[in-house]
Amino acid sequence: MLSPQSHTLTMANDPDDGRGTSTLVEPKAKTKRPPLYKVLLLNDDYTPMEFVVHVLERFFHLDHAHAFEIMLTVHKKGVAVVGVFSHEIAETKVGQVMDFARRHQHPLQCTMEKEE
Ligand code: TYC
Repeated sequence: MLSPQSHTLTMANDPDDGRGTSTLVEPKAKTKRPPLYKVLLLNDDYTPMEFVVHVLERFFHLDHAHAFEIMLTVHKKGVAVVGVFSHEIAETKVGQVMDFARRHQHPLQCTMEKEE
C-alpha cells in the first residue's frame, strides 16, 4: 500500500543513478497522534439549570452565554458534547464534575467517549 510512510524507491534512495551520488533514505517512522476524547454531559430531571451553567463556566471555562446554550441543548436533547480533550484531561474534567455534583447532592452525570 502506498502511504506517506511506505518505503518507495525515489531519486533520493536509488542506489545507483550512474553518478555515484546515491543517498539512502530510511522510511519515515510512524508518528500516530494519540486519540481524543469527547466529554459528554447528560440530562436529568433534578439538577438545577443554574448549577449546570455554573459547572460549565467553572470546569470548562465557557462564558455565561455559551454555558447557558450548552445546558439548554442537554436539557432538550438529553446529551451534548462539552469539549474534546486528551484522555488525561478528559478524565480529570469528568472526575471534577462528578465530584462537584455529588458534593452538592445533584444527580448530574458526566462521561467521556473516544472520538472516532
Ligand atoms: N433538566 C434539568 C432541569 O430541568 C436541567 C439540566 C440540564 C440537568 C442539563 C442536567 O446536564 C443537565 N432542571
